[in-house]
Amino acid sequence: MAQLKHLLFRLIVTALFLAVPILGVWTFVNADQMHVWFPEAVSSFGGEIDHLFSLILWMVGITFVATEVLLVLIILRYSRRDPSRSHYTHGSHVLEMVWTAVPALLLLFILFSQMGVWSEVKIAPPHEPSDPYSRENPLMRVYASQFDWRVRYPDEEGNFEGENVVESAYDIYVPVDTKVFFDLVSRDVLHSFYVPNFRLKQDAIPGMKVPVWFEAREVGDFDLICAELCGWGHYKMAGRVHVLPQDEYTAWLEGQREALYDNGSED
Ligand SMILES: [Cu+2]
Repeated sequence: MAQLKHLLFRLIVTALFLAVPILGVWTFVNADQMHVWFPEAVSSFGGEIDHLFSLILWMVGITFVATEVLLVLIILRYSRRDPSRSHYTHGSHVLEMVWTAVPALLLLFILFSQMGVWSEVKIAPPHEPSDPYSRENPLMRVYASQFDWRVRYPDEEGNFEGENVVESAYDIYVPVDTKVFFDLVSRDVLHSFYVPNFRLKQDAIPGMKVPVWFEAREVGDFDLICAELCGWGHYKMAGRVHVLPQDEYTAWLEGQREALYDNGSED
């Protein structure tokens, strides 16, 4: 009777440990259907970021499942009643070298696989002479502050200060199929400009003007959120990026400028 109880206990404990990898894998397999996966990628580099993400996810996933299964087997095997004396070991140098070398090689593999995308997104964006905007001639400047997003579109001379500068709060308007360059500025503390659909996340750092770029390939309205806990009103930093067809964008900007010029005049 006592033996049966012990066996039952071993099986229950083993099953509980086995549930961890099964539920873990199940969550990832069904995440898309349960709408807890990434939203659709609509930026030019979104696909490459997703590719890196799934590469790392597979590496971590395989390691996770292998470790968990090993744990379950060891629990099952060594939880049985065994009257013999314990056997002590001082480890194995070969084993330690293997589990140091394998992760090191995997990390090197990740390092080299991500260099191209990192460079494209953060260091040297692709640029052609026909592109209307560049780092030197940005489309806009985004200001993060507790607790809002403000975006400035320069006047026709490219100035970001002065009375002909168009400013918008929370809502950012950009043209589709255009490399949108902008500077990201914080007016107080750390914030983070995050547009999940673009796979774009960049910290706004006090005292720095951080150059950022993206190219949206689809027209639509996309969530902009602050991804850095920046104070009590952090949750309020929810904006929208409106990606417009190019002519609609030009019309919108002109309309905003006209509204500025008309401001205060009665005729
Ligand atoms: Cu914030």
